[in-house]
Amino acid sequence: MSEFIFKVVAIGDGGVGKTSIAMRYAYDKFDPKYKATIGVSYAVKKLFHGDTKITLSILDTGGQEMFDYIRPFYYKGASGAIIVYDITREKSFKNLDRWFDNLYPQTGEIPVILVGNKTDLIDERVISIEEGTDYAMHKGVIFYETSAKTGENVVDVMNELAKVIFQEKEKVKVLAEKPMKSANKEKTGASRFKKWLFK
Ligand code: G3D
Ligand code: MG
Repeated sequence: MSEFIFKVVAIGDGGVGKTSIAMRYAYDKFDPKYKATIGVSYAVKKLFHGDTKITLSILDTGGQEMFDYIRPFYYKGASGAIIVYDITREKSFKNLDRWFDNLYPQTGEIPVILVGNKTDLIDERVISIEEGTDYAMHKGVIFYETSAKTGENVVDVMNELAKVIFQEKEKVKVLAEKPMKSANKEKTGASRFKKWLFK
């Protein structure tokens, strides 16, 4: 059985629910009294994709402006990301471009899922599903809406991210193995040729 550990970062404005999503996913609980994350917090979850064991290590970055200068260190080595906004707070949606612009220069084009959180606050919604979907399509990323409070879609989002990261890595592996395979073939061919020579 193969085993992978993927580092995943949760980014987006402060207060959108990054810590709550990570805690709901890893420990299936929602605590309304999380203190604003100072610096970084970790959540770890193990899952299976077929017979492959995947450990997701979720880094939940502070999100506060004052941490801009240390944020690049958190991004280093990230295999995937969720970029989260709050469907009840327009500013967190307007700031998404900034989060995308922050991420890619540090990580390259890693798999990203856009997450509109807090769907349980039905009456406070200001960003529609259509707006979220359009933005995600424009960025070429997958889109989900979640509620860390009720747990809606949280497991689905994170499992999907793990799956996409795994599939991307497999693609890279297949591409990397191809030249080796042809090199092996050549070698086999050469040794056959040698055998034939000394027969
Ligand atoms: P952050 O890590 O992105 O900064 P937090 O966000 O996870 O700390 O959440 C910020 C606030 O939003 C918290 O409330 C938290 O309880 C709340 N929250 C997070 N996710 C949801 C959700 O899905 N639904 C609702 N209704 N609230 C959510 P406080 O009161 O501590 O500010
Ligand atoms: Mg937090």
